Amino acid sequence: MTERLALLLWTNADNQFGNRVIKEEIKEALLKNDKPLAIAKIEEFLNKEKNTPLNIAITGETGAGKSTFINAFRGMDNRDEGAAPTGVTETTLENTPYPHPMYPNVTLWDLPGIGTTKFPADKYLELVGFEKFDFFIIISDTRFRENDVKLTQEIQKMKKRFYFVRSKIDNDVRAAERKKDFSKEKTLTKMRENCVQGLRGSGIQSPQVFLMSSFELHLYDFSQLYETLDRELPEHKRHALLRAMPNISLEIINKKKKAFKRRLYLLCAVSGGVAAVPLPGLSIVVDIALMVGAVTDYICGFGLDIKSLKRLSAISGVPYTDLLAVITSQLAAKKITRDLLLKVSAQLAVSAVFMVLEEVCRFIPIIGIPLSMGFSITTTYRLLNFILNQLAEDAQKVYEKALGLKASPQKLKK
Ligand SMILES: Nc1nc2c(ncn2[C@@H]2O[C@H](COP(=O)(O)OP(=O)(O)O)[C@@H](O)[C@H]2O)c(=O)[nH]1
Ligand SMILES: [Mg+2]
Repeated sequence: MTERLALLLWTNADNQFGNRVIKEEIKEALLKNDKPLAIAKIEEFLNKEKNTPLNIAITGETGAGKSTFINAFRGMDNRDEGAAPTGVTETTLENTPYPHPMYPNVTLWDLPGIGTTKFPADKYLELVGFEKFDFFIIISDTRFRENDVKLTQEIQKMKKRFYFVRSKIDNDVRAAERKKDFSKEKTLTKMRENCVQGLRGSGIQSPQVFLMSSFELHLYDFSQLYETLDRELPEHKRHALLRAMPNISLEIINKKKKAFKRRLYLLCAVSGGVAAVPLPGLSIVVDIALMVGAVTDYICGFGLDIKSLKRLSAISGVPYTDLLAVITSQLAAKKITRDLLLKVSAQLAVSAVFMVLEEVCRFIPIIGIPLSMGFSITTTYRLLNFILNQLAEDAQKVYEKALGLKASPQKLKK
């Protein structure tokens, strides 16, 4: 049985999970039959994923749109409590951290542009404590200027990554629309090329430029920026980024769902090992504390908690009740407690067992869970898998509703 569990972990917690050291330790503990140690290691591993810090520096001249971007990334309206103040002139070198409201390990730092300070570029980086940043985003609402270039050169010397964001594209598109022969694609391509050429001319080799509107993150190049970061960041940082990403596309929702699903295998392994709590009305056992944690994670990740939905309503202008109306899961927009989950699980259990039977059957032969491993693992898996699928579908519907899109024919992958 122990070897099977190790196999389960090894097969599913493949390289996508990062951190080989802990994974090796888990495997070793299992092979030595040291279950408590294995569980402790799995928990350490899952927590590490959750707690990996990601520090993003946002810099650019006053008025470029830094604070507005920071708010948009965190799913906030400029007027929200805890939002970065916008439309203010910076006078001092102040380095303000804005943690993500749900994932405080992800912090966006509002740095003033170097043109607003008296410091030369190299001193500036020292003063802002550049070491702690995973990457820099340099924002400009016009072409990039000498100061941006100087700063970039310094960032390059420090061997840190940087990306250029050309902000307020909604304004540019609106202005271009008035011209004859307007083509959105051509306008955007030309703007991107102009920025790249300008930066190349200033000596920046292969600059990566992304066009963006903080009022409409789902349009233009924000998804491309995410994809680029997803390629270039170290593995554990990528997980941190994905968790905190606003749900601005079906791809993001799908990626989050996949990541949750992979974690589910590990959670189930923990569930198989820790003391289980009986689920009333069912002859099976499920670790409820573990499920509460997992479901809360799904709800936050998909932005289906009350706060996120209210924020989304404020940003999109779609009434909160209209967003709630498209949700089918009884767990969304609620505080996930043990009692609520027990109640919903008891109702779901029967349908979940049948509805995901096909998937479970597919899952069992591949991983080779012997029935002797008990029902706890498979039941937890079925229920969480069912809840996860339902919440992912709700996230898709909420996303479409908020953007005024027709229901997408593109189905989320099961
Ligand atoms: N149209 C439009 N205006 C923006 C956008 N981002 C910022 N702004 C506006 O630009 C002004 C300056 O933005 P702010 O975020 O305070 O810039 P910061 O000084 O760089 O932090 C504010 O009036 C914002 O509303 C955008 O994407 N589109
Ligand atoms: Mg600002």
